[in-house]
Amino acid sequence: MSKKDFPIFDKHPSLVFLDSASTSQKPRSVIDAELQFYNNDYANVHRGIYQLSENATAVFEETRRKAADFIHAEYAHEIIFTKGTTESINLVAQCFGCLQIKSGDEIILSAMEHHANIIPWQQLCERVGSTLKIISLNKSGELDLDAYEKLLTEKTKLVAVIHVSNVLGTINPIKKIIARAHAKNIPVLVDGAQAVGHLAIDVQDLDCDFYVFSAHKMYGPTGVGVLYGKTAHLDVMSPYQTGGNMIRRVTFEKTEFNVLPYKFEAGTPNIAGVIGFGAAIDYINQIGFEKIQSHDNKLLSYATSELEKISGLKIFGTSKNKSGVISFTVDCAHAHDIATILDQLHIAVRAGHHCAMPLMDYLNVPALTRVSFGIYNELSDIDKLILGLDKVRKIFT
Ligand code: ALA
Repeated sequence: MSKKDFPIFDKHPSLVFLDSASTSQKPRSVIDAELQFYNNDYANVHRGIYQLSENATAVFEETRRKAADFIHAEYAHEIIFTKGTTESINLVAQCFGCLQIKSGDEIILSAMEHHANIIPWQQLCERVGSTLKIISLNKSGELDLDAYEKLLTEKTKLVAVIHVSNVLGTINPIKKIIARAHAKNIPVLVDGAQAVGHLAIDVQDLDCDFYVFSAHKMYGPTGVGVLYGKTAHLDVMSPYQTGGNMIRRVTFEKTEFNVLPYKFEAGTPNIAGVIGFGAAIDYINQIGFEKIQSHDNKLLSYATSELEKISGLKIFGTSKNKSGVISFTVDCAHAHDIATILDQLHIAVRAGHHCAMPLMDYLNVPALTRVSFGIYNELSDIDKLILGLDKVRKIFT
């Protein structure tokens, strides 16, 4: 677990990368796995009966098993490869939502959701005549579980909630949230985009109905993600897209769909991306979540205490149960100005609404500056950030 594993830092030795919540950098092993596949082993999957294609299919399906083990899914067929979290949620909204949610029904989201876990449900509501209900937050940026309990009624047909907030860093008590919904027979989708690279996930222990995430936030390639769904749900859902691979038999009169997981994987998939994703899982497994979490916590607590010393700086999201994400305002400067000055010092942070405009409204801020950590960050990165923020204050006061 070191910067040396990540070629980007050879090319940019002075880079202080504090934007891993947006997308993480890639270790050499992930880049090499994709390169190796294209250079030496490339062929399509599930189609050829020649050796190259059979080998590609074997590696592709091994990765599905690896992904299932990574989140402790019982069956590999419960892992659907998608383009990422956004597509996974759209798939559920379209194929499960349209089946289960009718006019007058309610879907519960939280005030801290990413746009990807708002708009698909909003669109569904517009189509079928259902309504969104929003769990409020307390002052620390945690979900108000009493308010949540009150929202759960006989009208509720789904709860869709983020595991770790990409803005506040809050790690939500997902297991409790799921148990309370299940007590009323309400299924739960968990947006795990910010969780998977930081926390060990066990979908069977959580008992979630759907768990969605992207490879690119856990040191894997862009364009690959996972929809985990319980077999009972996936079985009754209609296909998301239609075309090759998702069929068993086609005539001009009728099509018989393929079994899980292929029913949801129309067309040639992102084979190299999936193979890179497998290498990312191997990379994380080699390090282990104990080390990853202790590294996250060390960075989080050091950065929090150093940032709190800066006058005029306010942190949004102060839960005791937090992941490596810190969003803040500085009274003298707009978030975009802060990010621009930091960029001149080779410090990459994110500034803006963080794909969570309703949360910005809720917090009553136009924008936030956000720093977020990966396994390549060091305490010295925080020192550089603090020096950069000193410079911001000098320029704007
Ligand atoms: N959801 C990503 C972020 O928070 C893009 O930056």
